[in-house]
Amino acid sequence: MTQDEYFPAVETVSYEGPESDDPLSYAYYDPERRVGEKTMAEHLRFSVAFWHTFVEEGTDPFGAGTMQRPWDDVEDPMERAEARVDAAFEFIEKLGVPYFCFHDRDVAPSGETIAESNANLDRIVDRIEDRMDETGIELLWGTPQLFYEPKYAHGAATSPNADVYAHAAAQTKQALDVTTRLDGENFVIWGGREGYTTLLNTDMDREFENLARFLRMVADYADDIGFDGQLLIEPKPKEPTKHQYDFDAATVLSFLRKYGLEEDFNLNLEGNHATLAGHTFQHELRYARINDALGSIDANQGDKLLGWDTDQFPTDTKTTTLAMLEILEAGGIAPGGLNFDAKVRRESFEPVDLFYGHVSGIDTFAKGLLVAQDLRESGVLEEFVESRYSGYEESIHADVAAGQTDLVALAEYAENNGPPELDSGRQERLELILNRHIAKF
Ligand code: XLS
Ligand code: NI
Ligand code: NI
Repeated sequence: MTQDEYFPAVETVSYEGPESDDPLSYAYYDPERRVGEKTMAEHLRFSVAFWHTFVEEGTDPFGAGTMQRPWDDVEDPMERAEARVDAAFEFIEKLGVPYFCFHDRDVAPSGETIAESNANLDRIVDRIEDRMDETGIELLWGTPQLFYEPKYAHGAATSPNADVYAHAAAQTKQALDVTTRLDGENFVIWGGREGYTTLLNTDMDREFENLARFLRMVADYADDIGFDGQLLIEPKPKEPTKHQYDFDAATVLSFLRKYGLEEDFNLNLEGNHATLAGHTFQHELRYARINDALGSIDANQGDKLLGWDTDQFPTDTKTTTLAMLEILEAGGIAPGGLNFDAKVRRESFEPVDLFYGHVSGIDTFAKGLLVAQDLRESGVLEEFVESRYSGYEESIHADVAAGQTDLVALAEYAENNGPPELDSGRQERLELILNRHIAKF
């Protein structure tokens, strides 16, 4: 079933190869193509973000909305929500992507009371369920939107107001219920206002304790209702608060470990959030991978000249190659996926621009996958890194790795042997090799 209501000018986007000059085709993403052990579709598990793609109006602090969105030309908020669902499934089906992600409040408007909000969400989820059945498109993750409404001004699970905390719990419970109903493979918590603007009014210690208890309740409730997906925390260092508690991968992992939550939650890592934290995306993915916490990815990129979350579609092959190297090394991203938490610029206001953005991001990651697999098969990075540390395999140094030596023994060794002979780090050679591999495709 391909509907043709909202994007009549676009047919199904399909693979045509790098030689094609049709920008509404894939140059690299060929879902059934085998790359190593899996198909491209299995490696990449792409997802469309409901909020940016179907809800975003294109406002900024200086200007009104710019987006032309035919599905929004409906007065009644619930009918508009239904039209958005229809537009979403037409779009995702034409794009040929297997997954989508949503916040509770993007898909359905909030009501006057919790009961009304829940009823709105249930009604829209009925429609989503029908469309999922018709198209075979699946839910990568659902998430509660705990940052938009004024009641969350001071935070949700870190609010100083205990009633707000209860509202956040009610909303999260319902979001997890509908995610379970739709067979979501993951459930994400992004602490949109879990942080502070000034410590003068903030009991940081209590806010951490409350957040940890909240997450414990989420994990327990997930068990109670039989949600068998992955629970994820999405780090971000700042925006909207000055200092977000879930700063980066390392900060979140140390928090989870302090409160005994590390078995319950993994990480959903976003490209733009990494750069806001002063890291590369690869750094965040590596940190999560070596700590067995790599859960899923929000595939976007920032603008290094701007200090906020610009949520642009990924266009940088070097970054996606290095990201895919981490994913391949981790043995894959499933049950997570690559969710385009990305939006078109407000100057790109036509519906077709949504296709260009996604095709660009999809191809940039598909090419990154091909280059990363090729690099791994060449063994060039692996061999270099292995030999760089090979001194730890020999003589007393092997005892360091085995935890069987001490400062006295090492001091004696150092005194009895000549000065260390260093080898070149060869960064330039490795960068040159990386670029040559990128140029091959
Ligand atoms: C905002 C976050 C958000 C999460 C889901 O910066 O990226 O979109 O992914 O709440
Ligand atoms: Ni995100
Ligand atoms: Ni973001």
